[in-house]
Amino acid sequence: MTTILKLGGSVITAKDTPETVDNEALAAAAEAIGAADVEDLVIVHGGGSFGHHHAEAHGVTTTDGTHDAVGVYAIHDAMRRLDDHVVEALQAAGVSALPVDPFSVASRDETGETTLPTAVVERLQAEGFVPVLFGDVVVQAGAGATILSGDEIVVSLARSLGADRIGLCSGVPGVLDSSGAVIDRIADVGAVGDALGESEATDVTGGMAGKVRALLDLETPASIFGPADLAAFLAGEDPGTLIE
Ligand code: IP8
Repeated sequence: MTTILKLGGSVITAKDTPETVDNEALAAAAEAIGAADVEDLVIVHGGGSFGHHHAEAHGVTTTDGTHDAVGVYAIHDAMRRLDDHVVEALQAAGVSALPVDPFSVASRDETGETTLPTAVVERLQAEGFVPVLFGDVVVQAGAGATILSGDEIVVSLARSLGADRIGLCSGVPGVLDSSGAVIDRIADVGAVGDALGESEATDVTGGMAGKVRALLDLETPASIFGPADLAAFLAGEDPGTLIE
């Protein structure tokens, strides 16, 4: 029973101040994860004010790459340093968390199709560890390196691990309709197209619409919820918006 949990960058960092961890929010999330003690958990986190800041500075997106090794390393190194904070906070809360660097294992072909081998993730799980992956740079044929978002990692892992549950802990309490209310359940992106369209502009690695579309394509149900509902999700509930 594999559960994939993504901690959004806007949850664990102060998104507008470069390289600033929201220590309080990170510790609270780590404690909720430690207390829930979920079996077969894989954690993915986003970039927040670490990755996105450096990606922007070097003009790198999910489709526009760079061959500048200094730039690629600046983005990767920032994400690795954020990951150090995440793994340390999780370990301090009693979670057997260990890092898996996507940059070192993933690759993309010229069409943008990503391959993320999971042998290390699966072996870590089998040994009782909690693998922690993160949005990162990825080497791409013909483009140098581009951005691999945490959301894409979640979708890829869900398929290759045959995940049973997905939780996206984000800065908002769920997918919001045009009046700002949380939509309980989405089974068809067409039904909520307008509301999703509006939120798309605010996120450079895909936005809510892209997230929902990718999750709808999966067999695994996914919940999008805010930090206040993390414990409920880990306890087996479906807080926020359920995408199935
Ligand atoms: O925050 C992006 O991951 P996301 C990571 O999940 C980088 O979109 C390196 C910008």
